Amino acid sequence: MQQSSILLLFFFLMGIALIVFTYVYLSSKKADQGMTNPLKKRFWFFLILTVMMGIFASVTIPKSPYFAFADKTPAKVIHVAAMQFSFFLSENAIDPEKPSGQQIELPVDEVVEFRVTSLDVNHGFAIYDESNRLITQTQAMPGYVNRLRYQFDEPGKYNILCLEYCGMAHQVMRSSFTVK
Ligand SMILES: [Cu+2]
Repeated sequence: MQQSSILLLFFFLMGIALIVFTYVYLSSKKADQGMTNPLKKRFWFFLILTVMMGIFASVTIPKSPYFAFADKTPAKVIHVAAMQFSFFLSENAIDPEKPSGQQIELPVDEVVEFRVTSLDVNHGFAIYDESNRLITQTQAMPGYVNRLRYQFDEPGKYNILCLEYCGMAHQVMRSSFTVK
């Protein structure tokens, strides 16, 4: 964001704050003469709030990643077990007693599914492209398997980083895979 637009935003927000303060000041003077119908005001406030939240939810919920590629069959399923402080990725189910992983290669332009869990505490499973842009992510939670579907359009090396602070060595918790 440019400096001038930040300044403009600041003045805009200041203007709103000024209007709110003026309104509160003026209505506090009016309160001496007795309030006029506060229940009616509350009714309209909650009605407008409900309508606004309804519009917001109906626009944003369909764009939620939970529905992404839901009608497709994944070309490959990758099992992921997160553990302080590494990720195990495998094409086969992972034994929680003796977790082990393998080098993963995924097909380009095909839907793949990650089945993500944790063997100890909560972790984040975040996939970054070669320019370190966050592409998609889910949580790795003990006792749960979170399914994350994605279609990689670009071949290359992708990095996995933990996106939830999970302990002293959280920052070294990373892995990678290739898309061909
Ligand atoms: Cu972690």
